[in-house]
This record gives sequence, C-alpha cells and structure tokens, in this order.
Amino acid sequence: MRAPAETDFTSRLRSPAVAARIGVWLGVCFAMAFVTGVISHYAQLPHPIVPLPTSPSWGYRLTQGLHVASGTAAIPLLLVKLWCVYPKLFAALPRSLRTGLLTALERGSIAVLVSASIFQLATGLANSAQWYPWQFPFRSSHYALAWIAIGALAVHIAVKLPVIRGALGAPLESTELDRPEASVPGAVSRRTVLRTTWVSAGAAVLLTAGATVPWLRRVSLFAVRTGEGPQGVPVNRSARAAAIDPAATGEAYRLVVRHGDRSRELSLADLKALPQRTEDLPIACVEGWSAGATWTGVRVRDLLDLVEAPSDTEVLVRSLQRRGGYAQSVLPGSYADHDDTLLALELNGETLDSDHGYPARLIAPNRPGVLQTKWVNELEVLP
Ligand SMILES: Nc1nc2c(c(=O)[nH]1)N[C@H]1C(S)=C(S)[C@@H](COP(=O)(O)O)O[C@H]1N2
Ligand SMILES: [Mo]
Repeated sequence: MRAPAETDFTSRLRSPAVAARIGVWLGVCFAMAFVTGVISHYAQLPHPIVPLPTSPSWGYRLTQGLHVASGTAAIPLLLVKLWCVYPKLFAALPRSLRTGLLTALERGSIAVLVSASIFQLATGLANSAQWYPWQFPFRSSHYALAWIAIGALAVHIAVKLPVIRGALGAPLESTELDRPEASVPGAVSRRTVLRTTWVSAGAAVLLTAGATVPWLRRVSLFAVRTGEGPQGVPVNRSARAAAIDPAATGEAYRLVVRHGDRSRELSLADLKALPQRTEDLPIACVEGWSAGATWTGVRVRDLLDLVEAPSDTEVLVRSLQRRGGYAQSVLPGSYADHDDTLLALELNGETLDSDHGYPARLIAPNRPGVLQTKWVNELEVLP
C-alpha cells in the first residue's frame, strides 16, 4: 500500500470549473449564516449596548430561520466542493524553499478553513437536532469559530481570485484550468454534477425548513419540531424537565414585581383582574423552529407601573425553575416598555399549558425563544 498521489485522480469532474461554481453558493451560504449568526449572538447578550429593535416582531424568526436554512444548504455544497478539490491534498510541495513555504502557508489556511467549516456545520446541525453530545459550551464556541471560518474564507477567496475569475469566465466544460492529470471524462457531465448538487442543497433546506414554514411541515422529514405540542405550539423544555414543582404553580403562586424597596405580590386572580391584551407573536427558537401564536395576558409595562418603575429600564425576569441557563432572562428597557410585551396567561385562547409556562410566561416581539422565559414568578427592575 502506498499513499495516493495527486496524479492518481484523473477525472475531469474534479475541476476548478465545478469547484468555483459551487464555491460561489457556498460563499453566499456562509455569508448569510455569518450575518444572521452574529445577529442571534447579539440578541442573546444579557446587556447589549444597543438592544435590537422590537420590530418587526418576526425579525428573529426570519433571521434565525435563514441561519439554519443557509447552514443546512451549505452541508451538501461543502461535501461536493471537498470532493472536487481533495486530490490537491496529496500534491507534493514545490522544491524551492520560497514557493514551498508559500504553498505550505496557503495549505495551512485551507486546513483552518476546512476544519472550522466542518466544525460549524456539524455543531450547528447537531444543535438544530437538539443534540449536544460535546462538553464545550455550544454558543460561545460556534460564535468564535464563525469568525475564524469567515476570516479564513476571506483569505481563501483573495488567494484564489485569479482562478475563480478564470473558471467563472470560461464555459463549464473548458479544460484550460484543469490539473494536467485530470484528463479522463467523468461518468456524467459537469452540468449533471452541478444540477445534482443544487437539488441536494434545495432538498436539505426543504426537509428542515418545515420547522419554520408551516405548509412545509408535511415534507420536512428532518425537522425535529414537527409543530406538534400542546395548544399547537412545540415545546422545548417541559415543566417536568425544568423540575417545576406543581405545588408552586397552584394556589401558592405569586408574581413578585420589585423596584428598589417597592414591591408588589400578585396572585393569578390578581393578574387576571388587570386589563388583558391579546397579541399575535411568534416563538422562534435558536434551533431554527418557530411558530406563530396568539397570546393573552397583562402588559409588562402595566406591571412595572404598579411599582413606579421609570421608563427604559432593564428588567430581570425570574422563573420558578431553579437551575439552567434559561431559568431567567434580562428584558432590555425598549422591550419592557413595548405595548406588545406581555406576561402571558393564555395561549391560542386557552389557559397556558404547564409545558408552555403556566401560570405565566414572558412573550415579547422580535426576541429569541430562549429569552421568552416560562413559569415567571418575579420581575425585578435592575438599577
Ligand atoms: N424557564 C424557562 N423558560 C424557557 C425555557 C427554559 O428552559 N426554561 N426554554 C426557552 C426556549 S429555548 C424556547 S425556544 C421557548 C419555547 O417556548 P415553548 O416551549 O412554549 O414553545 O421557551 C423558552 N423559555
Ligand atoms: Mo429555544
């Protein structure tokens, strides 16, 4: 047995012409995933310098849906692109020190790009399938590697620009830029390889996008959240999984609203006696699924008025859940003051299901699902 050499790969399909065309769409997907990912990361900062706007209410639903869709489409694109270029892995380094060093440097940057890309797509896919098999924190590592991937991609595009230009400027079947060994016609045409790649990427998106687009649900075999759940809305963490004590949500339940040394305690009956508002607002999970819903409850601003909280002030939202990162969240001032931000008591016309946060849960426009805290029992105005 000997290691393969670049000259062993003779198919004309593994060509810059194919690689560059797939690369364009891979670049589009990476750029879209990067921008929407940065938005999602920023939206989850507890104390952003400038909070995201509160409208449109479906903004996060759209950007996070695009994030997961573009990441999913990138998977088949990356696989075919790697198949196109991997003979180069076995190319010998040039003998002269100068060009050898430059080539080694370029290959190093590609190694970084490829490993960061695989890490991003693998962890993202696992996350959207609610599978966290690793020991490192998902969000910070996915965020850090995104910068490395996008940086390495920029270097890669800059280095390859002449080849990209040449390949895109010439007809698909042109052999001008091919490796000299790549002289054997493929089993299918380059056109067929490209078409199959586009179809796979499209299918991958359709199969997962059903988690966000209701009429796609029927075809979305891969969508983890099928839209099923109590009251027509999926559930991420049930009351049982969050270890909510049923006794604490019964007669004994009180909502505490706190502002400095002022505080008010309200029973569920007290909350129901306050003016009720009904709003259509989506739940949009970072994992990519989302669902529109109709919520009825008390305006958070009305509750803050009970303790004379000033306007535009951050509010800490605590829940009956004792542990876990989502047990509480911070509501930026612009969100706390927004008319549509509710402490919801009802979902789609029924009393909240225990898994949706009974007796009361936060729902605000254009806010990541993880921050729509369920089983809320305290609102504290932050100094
Ligand atoms: N207290 C608490 N609130 C929570 C969570 C949680 O684990 N604990 N999960 C969040 C996540 S990740 C999402 S996507 C939404 C989902 O709300 P739903 O289960 O009512 O659809 O609730 C959020 N609120
Ligand atoms: Mo979520």
